[in-house]
Amino acid sequence: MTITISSFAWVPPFAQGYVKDLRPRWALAEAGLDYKVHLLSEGDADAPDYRRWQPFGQVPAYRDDEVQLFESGAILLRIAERSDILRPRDAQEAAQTQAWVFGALNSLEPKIDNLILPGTFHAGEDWVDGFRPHAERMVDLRLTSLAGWLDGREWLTGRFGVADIVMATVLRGLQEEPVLAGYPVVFAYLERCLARPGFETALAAQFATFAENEPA
Ligand SMILES: N[C@@H](CCC(=O)N[C@@H](CS)C(=O)NCC(=O)O)C(=O)O
Repeated sequence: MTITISSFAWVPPFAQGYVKDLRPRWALAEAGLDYKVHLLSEGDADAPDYRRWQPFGQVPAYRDDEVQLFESGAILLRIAERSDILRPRDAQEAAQTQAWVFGALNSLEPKIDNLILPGTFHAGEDWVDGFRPHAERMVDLRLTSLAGWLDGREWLTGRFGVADIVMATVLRGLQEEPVLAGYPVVFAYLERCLARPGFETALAAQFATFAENEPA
C-alpha cells in the first residue's frame, strides 16, 4: 500500500514542529507504515488539483491505494483502520476513539487556539488583552473536564491510539502557557504522549522536510 500525505515544503521557524501534518506523520510512525510526502510550495495549495484533494488548500491531505481524504482527524481514523497496532480492539474502543478525536478537535482545539493565537497573529491589537481572561476561563473549564476523564487512566481509551495523538498535538499548544501546570494529570498525560518514540520520529521528519527546503 502506498500512502501519501501533503505537507508544506517550508514554513517560518515559529511554526516548524506544529504544522498539522505532524499528526499523520506520528500515527504512521506508531503504525510502522512508510509514506511519501507531497510537498506544497508557494501557490500550490490554490491549484485546482490540490483543491480537489484538500478543498481548503490546507495540509495535511492523505491518500492511499483506495481512498483520498482531508482533515487530520479523519486521516488518523483512516490510518488506525489500516494498522494492527493502532486499530481499536472492539466496538467500544472504536467508538471512544472517534469520540475523543472529535472531542480534541471540536471541544478543546478551538478554546486553546483562542488562547494562544491572538498573541501570535494579532500582537499589539487593542482587543487581545481584554479577550485573554475569557479565553483562559474557557481553557480552564475544558482542562478540568479532561483531567476528570484522565484521572486513573493512562490513555484516553483502553490503549494508546490516534485519539491520544490528536489530543497531544492539541495540548502541545499550551506548553508555553502557565495554565497547564494547574492540571498535573493533564500535564503528565501530555508528557507520556510526547515521550513516545513515534512523536520524536514524526517531529524529526517534519523538521527534515523544512531543512531540505529552506529558502536560499
Ligand atoms: N482542520 C484542519 C486544519 C488544518 C490546518 O489548519 N492546516 C494549516 C497548517 S497547520 C494550514 O494548512 N494552514 C494554511 C491555511 O489554512 O490556509 C485539519 O485538522 O486538518
